[in-house]
Amino acid sequence: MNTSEAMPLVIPSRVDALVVGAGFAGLYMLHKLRRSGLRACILEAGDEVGGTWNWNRYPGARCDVESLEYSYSFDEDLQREWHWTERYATQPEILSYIHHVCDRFDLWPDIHLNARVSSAIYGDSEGRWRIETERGDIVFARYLIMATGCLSTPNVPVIKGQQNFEGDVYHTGKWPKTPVSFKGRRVGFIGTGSSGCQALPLIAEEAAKVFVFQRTANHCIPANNYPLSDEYQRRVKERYPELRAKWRSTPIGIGLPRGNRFALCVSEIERESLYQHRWDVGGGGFATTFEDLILDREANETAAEFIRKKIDTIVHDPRVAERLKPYGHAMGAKRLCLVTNYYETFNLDHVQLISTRETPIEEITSDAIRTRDHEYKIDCLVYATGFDAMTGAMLAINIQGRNGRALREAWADRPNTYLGLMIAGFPNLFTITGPGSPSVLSNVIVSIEQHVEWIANCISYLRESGKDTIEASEDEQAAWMAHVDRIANLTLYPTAKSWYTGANIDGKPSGFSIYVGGTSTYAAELEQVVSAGYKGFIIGSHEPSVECSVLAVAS
Ligand code: NA7
Repeated sequence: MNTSEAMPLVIPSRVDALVVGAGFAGLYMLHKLRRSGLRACILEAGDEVGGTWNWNRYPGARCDVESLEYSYSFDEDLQREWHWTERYATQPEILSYIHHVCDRFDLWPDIHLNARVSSAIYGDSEGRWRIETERGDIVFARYLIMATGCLSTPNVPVIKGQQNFEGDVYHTGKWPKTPVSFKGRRVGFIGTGSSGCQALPLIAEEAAKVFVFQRTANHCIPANNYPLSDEYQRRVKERYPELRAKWRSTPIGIGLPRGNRFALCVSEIERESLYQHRWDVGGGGFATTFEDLILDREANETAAEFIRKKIDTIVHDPRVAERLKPYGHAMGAKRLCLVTNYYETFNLDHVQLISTRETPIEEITSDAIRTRDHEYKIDCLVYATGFDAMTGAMLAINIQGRNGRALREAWADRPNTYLGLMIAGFPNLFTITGPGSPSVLSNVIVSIEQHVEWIANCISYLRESGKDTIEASEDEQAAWMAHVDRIANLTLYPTAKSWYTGANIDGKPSGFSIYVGGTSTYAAELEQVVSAGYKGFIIGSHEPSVECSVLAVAS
């Protein structure tokens, strides 16, 4: 189907539920809400569905979770009929899958593109959200569901003179739809996180010269991507329900091979051989070779050292190899990069690595990047500098809850939520994979499905009980965030400066707000809350509101 044929022309002025964002989360949410009999629609800022998979069209963009897992599980026919071609799906393939989902469930009529939400204000008297877009559409909705994604606000660092640069400028997180050719061009390339490590080898294949500006060397593991055979897919699909359940029960909702021993409790020979095996297999399983790698610094160091030695064997110039070696943060505390030919790219004569820690960028001029000791002449500039993650998209919208309280104020110190699903003082506002939930430290599709189903069930529960308002209690929210912190502090995650902690953005309050207690433990928490009559939520029928626990006891 051609999307434009089925797209609606006019945004309804009143709906039961409004979803912001047409990525994996928003699309499934829309489907569930419609199935529950609600009038619902999506407002999407982009001119295309797909969220992250629409914006990140840079060369080499792929998912770092295997395709047979990084896909919806809610519909048996859907998961059987779709054919994935590679172990790690490319951006175009994932976008085709998303289109297929929109066709299959006839979602197009309720998706409004080019409709960036600028404000969402809760009306205390009428108990509805008034949502406004940048172009002036206004929608009133009882329920507002933010499916705005954890990595959707690109981060462009402020660098002196950057506005004077006269060549083309690209950001990996907002890549043009039309193909970009780097043939014969001199490229300035800033950033070596997951996106940078995926894009660089392909850009370097074409370009005449690439200057790579690295601030922090990362831990990179071979993806070992390969085509998926029909036979393998058939076997997985035959057992899909059982496998999905098994994957969901793992700590991060992904069926990675998991070692059940501690790194320092095996001999060095055995340890190296296990790391070598995981390195050869490729993928995120390297980080789970031993049970304690993300818990114990000394254990973690054995894996980091293995990677550093690998860099020595791949990169010919020892000075370049040394610069590429990650020191100072634990392996996995910043997201592991799954790569193809990344380290090998630095053996090419026309690729030069510059450490911005040794020689910081001082200025961008009309045709160059200037550091303290050199001017690098370039024709175009690629920022692979990541995102204002976790909170950027929500805080870009003027959200005001009860009594006009701004979300920016409520989250001034940190993004407080109850269960990553709701925010005290913001009635009927739900967040899908919000801070305080497993979100980006899980198979995010598993986490999306958990949240979408929980929210849809919650709204149905309200309607069946003759209620129409739900809100997190301040106390339960504070207790939940303390719980999130307690678990996080048992791990090495909070010890790194990363987008997980917000430390990648100047001036952003830094703190780790991801629930790392495991996706199945988290699912159990959600179920318990429901069984206890939505414990920790305040449920009401507009006014007056009644403590849910009181309701539960009374009934
Ligand atoms: P990341 O992982 O945040 O990587 C951004 C990179 O850009 C990282 O190497 C940063 O260095 C670097 N950066 C940021 N600002 C600067 C400045 N001012 N100067 C030099 N270098 C800078 O974003 P990605 O897009 O790669 O990946 C995000 C996630 O998307 C990824 O994990 C997948 O889940 C999908 P730093 O490490 O902060 O020192």
